[in-house]
Amino acid sequence: MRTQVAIVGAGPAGLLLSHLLHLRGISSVVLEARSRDYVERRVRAGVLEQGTVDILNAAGVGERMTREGLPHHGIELRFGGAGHRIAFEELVPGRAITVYGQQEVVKDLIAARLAAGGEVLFEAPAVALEGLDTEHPAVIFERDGVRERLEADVIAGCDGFHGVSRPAVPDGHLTVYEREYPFAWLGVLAQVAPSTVELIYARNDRGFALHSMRGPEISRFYLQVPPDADIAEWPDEAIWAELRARLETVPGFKLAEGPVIEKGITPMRSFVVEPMQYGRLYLAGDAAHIVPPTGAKGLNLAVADVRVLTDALAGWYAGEGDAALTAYSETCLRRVCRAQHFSWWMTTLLHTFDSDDAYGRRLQRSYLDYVTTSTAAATTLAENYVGLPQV
Ligand code: RFL
Ligand code: PHB
Repeated sequence: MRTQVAIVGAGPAGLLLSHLLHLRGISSVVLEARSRDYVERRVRAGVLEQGTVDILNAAGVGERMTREGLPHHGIELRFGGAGHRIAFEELVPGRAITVYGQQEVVKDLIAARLAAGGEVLFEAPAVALEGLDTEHPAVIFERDGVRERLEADVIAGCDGFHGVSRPAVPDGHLTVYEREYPFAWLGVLAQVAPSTVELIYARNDRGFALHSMRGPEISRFYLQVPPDADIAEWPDEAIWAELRARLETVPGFKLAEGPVIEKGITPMRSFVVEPMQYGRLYLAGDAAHIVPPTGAKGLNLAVADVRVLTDALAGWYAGEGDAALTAYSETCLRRVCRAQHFSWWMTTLLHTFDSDDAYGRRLQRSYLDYVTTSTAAATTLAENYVGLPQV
């Protein structure tokens, strides 16, 4: 098999890249290890930056998002027995976020690719990348137990943190920057109307909690838990009790409960490689970088990466040279590293660290007070949260 761009991974990065390339007349084949049903059901992110919404709309895949997505103009930081609103309309006028599930974005992108005759091969895991430092790179993949070869001009590694693309780069070419956090997140999807209109980020001595949502009848919650927590230790009743303890901390707030549809535990990690490229391999999204979800940035970074990569590839195929492709990593890493800092900062601000002494906790409280009383500090949070302009 041969195509122009071989894309490994049908997450948001790989699917959107394939679609954006198609709009520029460039062919691609997407190889995905899992089934279509699996990737469409995988519950993950929920917050889309304005810039992400704009890119999806401009690419013609925003129709259902516009209908079903929930525009939000603020978030609440809850601590010290009170809620404090970060008001986007005042701090960053004209910019907002949209709450719309990642799996809905994935469903919309798969539908658009298939409707346009795009090739997305499910249950076709890439097992090796070859010839990355030549002009004829190839992906070896498996389909129905048979090994096949996909040749291309370039390979886009969009296969997430645990994929094969990043490890295919020979030793010594990538610098890794990373940090692990001494806790994980327990995520819960529940069949119940949200108890809040806007997202609540709650700092509590028992640990962080987040109240998000997916629609009028579906709520999404996260709890800070120990890094080695086992989901078997968290029966639904224990989850609700902990959510009540961490969220029912302001007068009059009562948490509505309902059946748990899905629950799981995610480790918290910051990770970035530099450069995001080796020879004819370009890494995008979680394959190149991950952030703790407290800043809601991972999906948005994946979208920003593939937008930059599309422009660079389109210029290259149009005979404009390889300057934009050469600059791909540097261009992306400016945004990625800002988001790395923001995500680390939000995580540090809102979680409970066992290693913190009374002094550390007092400083954390002081910073929370500052962010919620100083317009300058609140604007810093708001402009990063809604997303800095796309380059
Ligand atoms: P993905 O989504 O992991 O997709 C990678 C795809 O590659 C496939 N794959 C392979 N395919 C072929 N051959 C192989 N050898 C392969 N190995 C892997 C995988 O099956 C998969 O389909 O990466 P992508 O596209 O870069 O997208 C990144 C986002 O998924 C991720 O950054 C976000 O989900 C992060 N994130 C959030 N981001 C936000 O912007 N806002 C949020 O509110 C937000 N909340 C979250 C999150 C991530 C979370 N978890 C579970 C990590 C909340 C959580 C709990
Ligand atoms: C979500 O709704 O899944 C969500 C919202 C905000 C975050 C992380 C996840 O910071």
